[in-house]
Amino acid sequence: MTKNQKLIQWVNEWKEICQPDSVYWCDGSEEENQRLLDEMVASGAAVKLNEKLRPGSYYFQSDPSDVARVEDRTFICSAKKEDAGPTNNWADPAEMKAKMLEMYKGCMKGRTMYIIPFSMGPIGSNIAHIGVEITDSAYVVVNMRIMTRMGKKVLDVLGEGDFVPCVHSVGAPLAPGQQDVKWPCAPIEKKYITHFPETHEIWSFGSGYGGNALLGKKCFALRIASVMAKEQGWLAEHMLILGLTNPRGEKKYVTAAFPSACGKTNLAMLIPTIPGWKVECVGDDIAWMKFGADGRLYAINPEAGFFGVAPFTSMETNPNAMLSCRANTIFTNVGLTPDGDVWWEGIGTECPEGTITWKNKVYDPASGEPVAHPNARFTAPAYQCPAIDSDWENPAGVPISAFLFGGRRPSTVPLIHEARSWQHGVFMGSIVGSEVTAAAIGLKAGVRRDPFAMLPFCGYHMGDYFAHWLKLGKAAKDAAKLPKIFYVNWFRKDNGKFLWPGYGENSRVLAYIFDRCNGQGEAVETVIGKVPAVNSIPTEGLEGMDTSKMEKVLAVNKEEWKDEVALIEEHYARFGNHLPAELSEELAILKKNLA
Ligand code: GTP
Ligand code: SPV
Ligand code: MN
Repeated sequence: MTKNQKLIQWVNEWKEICQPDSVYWCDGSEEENQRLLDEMVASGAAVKLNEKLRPGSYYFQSDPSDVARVEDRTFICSAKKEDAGPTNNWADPAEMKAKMLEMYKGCMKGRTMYIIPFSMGPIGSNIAHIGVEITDSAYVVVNMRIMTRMGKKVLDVLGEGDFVPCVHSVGAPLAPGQQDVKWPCAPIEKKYITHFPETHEIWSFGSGYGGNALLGKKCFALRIASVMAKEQGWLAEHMLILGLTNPRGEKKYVTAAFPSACGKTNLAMLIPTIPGWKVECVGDDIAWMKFGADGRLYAINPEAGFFGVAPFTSMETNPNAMLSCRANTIFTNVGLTPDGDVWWEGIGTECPEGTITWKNKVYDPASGEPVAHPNARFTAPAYQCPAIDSDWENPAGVPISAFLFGGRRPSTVPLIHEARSWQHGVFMGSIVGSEVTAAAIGLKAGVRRDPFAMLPFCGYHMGDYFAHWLKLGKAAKDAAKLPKIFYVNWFRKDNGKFLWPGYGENSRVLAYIFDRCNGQGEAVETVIGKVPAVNSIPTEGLEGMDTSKMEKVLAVNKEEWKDEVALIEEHYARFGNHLPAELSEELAILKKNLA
């Protein structure tokens, strides 16, 4: 399949270590995909869904110990501990490799070793990069086929070139004659998701779920890519990308960084409630960005599919996501209905009697246990999204006019505010915080700081990452062409209820952002930045929204922000002398404004 000596040698090395029964090079073909799916159905790992209701789609239940990313088992193994920074788990690369090699020894016995060549980004784009994942999970192969461009066509482009080597095993070898389980994985204390930033390598062991196992996603496209981006002067971000067209037919692209399970997929596929506006989706999770010859930042979506949160996705909240997963989709940890379709909380219909839960029990409403795991996901091809942007696979990327930051903040943070400058915008990104969600296991409830929504995904010292953002702004040929920066919060509450309706109604905020990028829209200076004048967010047709409620949504309360400053100081203290002086300066300005 390949003449790439580094690749051939690397595969041979890992074959020796893992001792699989056989090695299989994935070509990415339809036949190969169907064969793997059929094998998983035959073994009981998968259920084929009703061909009439959900064509070409399959259902999986994971092991209850393997349902989300495992942040406390995730490591950045830089040569120096300091380079991983205070927000990452660190381990010495040599020690980690020695320990993991022991675990990898014979770990694929009784299994097939699959070799998956994949491209993150349109094949051949100068923003794209190639990786190769070794895995002993057919589930990973069929997911990677949706999430990335995968197979022979990637090897052809790779030629003798370089790639990011990604090693994955579920860590569950089979003895001769041993019956396999439905979802093989290793116990939590044997799970390791490790990254070697200096050598751009990824080693993952013991988990088969999501970002732990589909190594192109968080491991490569964020943790390793953030390191490459710093080395090479570009950006690898946890951001959706959307195209926004106004009633006059003018189009702008914006990206938005929200922490996991805080609304990226929803915003990326939003259907505007305001007449004449259109939103089209380029990506829902990750953006890679480089400056173009014209001095603007261009973004590609390195992925080819959506690995979206299922619960509370409905024709009401996100019809484009529902239509994206109408066929050819892999569902993991949702409910299985008696007629062979899927169901989850918030799907918008009654749960059919006899539905099987993600724990493989008949649903019993009295049990208090949900049908779907809160981090249940669908894996769907991006091209199936009715709102996919015509330029989503443009190798040159799309030009970005605005960056949005946000998270779940029940108080303090207004619906939207705008940065006074790039430096102020970097400050905003650095202080992003959010209420904890179900996308990762074992986190304490409450608001956690998640700078740039990259806390679990930055492959190096977060303070140096802030410095990289500042440097990039200074390196811009024309500062006027840099994206404008905004901070949004759809989740502000009053008496326990969301003040803002969210979802499609967020188009009202996008319209305001569009106008601001055109030098229009009215903004008022406040202590934290520019906030819209109360009547500049259109509210016609918004039920229950009046001026006094809008004032609450947009309010900047000095006392709340004084409390926030104390929390920001605590947060900043973690970065020590890696905290850029520019950010201390911004914090000082905020404090002065509040005095
Ligand atoms: P990851 O895939 O984990 O990175 O998540 P994501 O950022 O793509 O989040 P997603 O769009 O899947 O949304 C997660 C949850 O937030 C879902 O339960 C949504 O229903 C909810 N949500 C999304 N947008 C809004 C909004 O505007 N308002 C409110 N109240 N909830 C929202
Ligand atoms: C996230 O947690 O931000 C996700 C899901 O997008 S996973 O791919 O599992 O990281
Ligand atoms: Mn994500």
